[in-house]
Amino acid sequence: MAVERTLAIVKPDAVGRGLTGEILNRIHQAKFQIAAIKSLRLTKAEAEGFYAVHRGKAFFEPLTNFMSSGKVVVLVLEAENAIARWRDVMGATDPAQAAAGTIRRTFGSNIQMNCVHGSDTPETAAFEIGYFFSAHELL
Ligand code: FUP
Repeated sequence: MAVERTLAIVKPDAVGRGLTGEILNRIHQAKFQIAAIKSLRLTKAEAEGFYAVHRGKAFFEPLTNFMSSGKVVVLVLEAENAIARWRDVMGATDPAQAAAGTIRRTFGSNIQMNCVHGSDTPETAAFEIGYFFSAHELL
């Protein structure tokens, strides 16, 4: 199994509730290497660009408002099978449907305020990592 990179975000709900440390701890417990990390606040336009695949859906406007409502922590996680493994640690999109013990089940409020993001395919991961990090930040 090849070493992969995935893009993770600690979303504004989790940062605002002081959950960043708890989520970083889970990242370490799950044996991911942090290849890059930064804290920033997305503009509305940047949130729209990040979630461009969802443009036109009913939740696009509230989602991009939420994602630009406060600071996020953005990380590149590295591990074998990192994309699928991080999605397992996060749990399903809707916290109510997520497996017990996952981040979203434990901390998520609803399908929008679900604490964390993770890329879903290698192609998406490449786009999303490049959206936030330049080459010299990824060495
Ligand atoms: P995920 O890959 O699990 O983050 O889920 P999606 O790519 O399907 O959705 C991206 C984000 O849109 C979710 F994290 C939360 C938001 N969303 C909603 O607010 N309502 C929905 O019905 C679906 C997704």
